[in-house]
Amino acid sequence: MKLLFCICLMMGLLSMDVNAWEANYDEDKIPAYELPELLRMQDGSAVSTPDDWRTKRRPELIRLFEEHVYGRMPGRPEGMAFELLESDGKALEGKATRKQIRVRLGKGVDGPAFDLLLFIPNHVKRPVPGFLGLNFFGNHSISADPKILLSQSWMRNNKDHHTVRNRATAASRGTSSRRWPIERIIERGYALGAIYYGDIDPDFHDGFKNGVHPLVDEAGGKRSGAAWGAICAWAWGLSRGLDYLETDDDIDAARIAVIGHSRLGKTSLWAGATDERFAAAISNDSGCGGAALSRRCIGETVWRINNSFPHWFCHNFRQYDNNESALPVDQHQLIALVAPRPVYVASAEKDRWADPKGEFLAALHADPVYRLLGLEGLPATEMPSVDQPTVGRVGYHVRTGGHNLSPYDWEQYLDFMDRHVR
Ligand code: GTR
Repeated sequence: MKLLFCICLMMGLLSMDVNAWEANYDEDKIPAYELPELLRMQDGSAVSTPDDWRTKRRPELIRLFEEHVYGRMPGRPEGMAFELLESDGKALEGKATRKQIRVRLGKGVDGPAFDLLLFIPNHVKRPVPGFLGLNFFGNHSISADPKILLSQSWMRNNKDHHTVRNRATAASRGTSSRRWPIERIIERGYALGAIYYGDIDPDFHDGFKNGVHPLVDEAGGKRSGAAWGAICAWAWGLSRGLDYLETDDDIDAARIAVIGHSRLGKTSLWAGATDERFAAAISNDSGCGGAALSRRCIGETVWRINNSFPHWFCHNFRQYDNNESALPVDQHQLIALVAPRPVYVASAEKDRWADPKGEFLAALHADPVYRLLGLEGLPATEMPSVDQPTVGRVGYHVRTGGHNLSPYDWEQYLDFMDRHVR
């Protein structure tokens, strides 16, 4: 009885009240930490050649992120099929070709599927390079174009987006268009592919039953500690989008950058790390579990994110709640997994929850891999001032303002693409 009481007391002390918790924003209160070494194997041996990186350390790091953070990434499903739902060569006042493709992921027409919306510039020679990204409110939210199919999937409700299942209404057409400057992207000669993340996996915790989970999860609802979470499922969906792009003659699938904002920025980094077909990866304000170093424990922490969003990461990640120093990886290594391909990390000055400095430091500490591979990494040693991008093969900026994907961010990404991908 006494033992039971002690255990209960300890559990009470160990668990923390989410509501009583306050984020730390004080640099002086960051615990002393040591980052896991990028260029050293788990067994202590050094990683000193490009070949060591490619054949030993890179696969080891992918495995560690799978086992401890995002969960295991399945392969391409059998029975995947693409159905062109509609296309129009004179979209956006004749400047673009619009296509909408249903990507069926298996198990026939009743199995999980998502819609890929594609805008392709008409004024440039095809095949064209482009961006592929997930959005939060349906493909119809990124442009007021009335021909975009209205999403029929679960829709996030901003007031209570963890549980409420909404349906999209026509009033939501174009409501996120400020985040997606399609005309500008087209004018600069790039295609844009968009997928609604809720088609792939609705963003609330239902015990991993809906979305694409039934396709690959073990029968009977049994999941291992390294079974994939929602971020991994969304990233997997991006790879399936790229599978389609590889079949489209208008698109240069070898020159597609994966892009995402916030939780979808975490997702674009994991997609860029795991799928080497992506020509570049762009992380916009991705924060904890994205570009920010977990060990800094500033703003959102591992414990906080696992409690707020129990479905995002694999179960094993919970071992690191308030225990970041035990993590065998940190997020600089995730950014490094994009090497030798270009990677861009962006922060916003007021987005302290996402820890702009931690995002910068992670980009900085990814640099040694680029140098090892004989490439320019991040041309900085100190965090740049606001609105002063520092851009090599690794790019970074912190922009004025708050958590958002803004036209300023897009201008930097378009320049980055011109420089490295076009
Ligand atoms: C916040 C979350 C962040 C970030 C953001 C978003 O609530 O704490 O990690 O991902 O949501 O995706 O908008």
